[in-house]
Amino acid sequence: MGLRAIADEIYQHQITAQELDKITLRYDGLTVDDAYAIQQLTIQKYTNQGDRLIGWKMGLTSKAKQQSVGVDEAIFGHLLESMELTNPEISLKGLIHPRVEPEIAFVFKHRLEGTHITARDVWLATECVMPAVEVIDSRYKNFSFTLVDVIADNASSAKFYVADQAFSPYQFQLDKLGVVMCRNGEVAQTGAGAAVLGHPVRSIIEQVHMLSRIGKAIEPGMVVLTGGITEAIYIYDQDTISVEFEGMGDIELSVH
Ligand code: 0L1
Ligand code: MG
Repeated sequence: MGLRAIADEIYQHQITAQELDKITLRYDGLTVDDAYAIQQLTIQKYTNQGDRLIGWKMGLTSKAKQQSVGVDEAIFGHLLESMELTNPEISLKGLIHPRVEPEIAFVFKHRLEGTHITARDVWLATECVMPAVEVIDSRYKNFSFTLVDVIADNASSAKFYVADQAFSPYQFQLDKLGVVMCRNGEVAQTGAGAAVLGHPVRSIIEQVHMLSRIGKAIEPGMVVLTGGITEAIYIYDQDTISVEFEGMGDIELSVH
C-alpha cells in the first residue's frame, strides 16, 4: 500500500476518534522518513479542508518518554489552528484516550531555519515564552506504538492550551523551572524544565534542525511546544487539571 493510502487511513481515524492497529504491524519496511511523509500527507488533508498550520511540537523529549517507547531520539509534529483550545476547557468529544502534559511554549518573531542553529539564534528569534498544556491522544490501540507509528500519527497531537500570560524569554532559567501538575487537587506529577532535552531551548534547536531536513522552518508568529516537562497523565470526565509553573502562574483546565 502507498504512503498516501496510509495517510488517508490515519486521517480517518483521527477525525472519527477511532483506534487503529499499528501500521508497522500491517505494512513492512516503513522508515522514519516514510513516517514523516505520511504525517505531512495527513496534515495536507486538514489544510485542504481550510485548517491552518500555526506551529510545531516536539515529542519524546525526555529520557523517561524515550525509554517508554524504546528510542533515543525526539520527534516532531504539526500544530493546526483547530487543535488550539482558546478556553481552559477540554472536551472529551473527538478524543480516544487523552492524556495531558505541561510544556513551555515558545512564540517566534523571526524565521529560524538551517542546520547550524545555536541557543543565541533561538533567543534572538523568540518573542516570548508561555506556559502551556498539551493534550496528546494516540490513535493506536492501548496508546502503544513504535517510533514509525507515532510519527505517522502526528506525534500523538490532539489539542493544546497556551496560558494568557506571556513572559520575556530572559525572565526565567527555563531548565530550573519547577512544575507541579495536580488532578482534582492531588499531586499527580512534578518536574523541572531540564527534563526537556536538558533545557527547552535545546528542543527548539532540535526542532529547527529536523525541519531543515524536510525544507521547512519555524516561521514568524508560530508557536512551538517544546515537550512534556513531566510524564503525561490520563484525563477523565469531570476532572480538574491544574498545573503550577513556578513563578509563571497556574493553568487550570476543566474536563467534560
Ligand atoms: O508530546 C509528546 O511527547 C508525545 C509524543 C508521542 C509519544 C506519546 O504519545 O506519548
Ligand atoms: Mg508533548
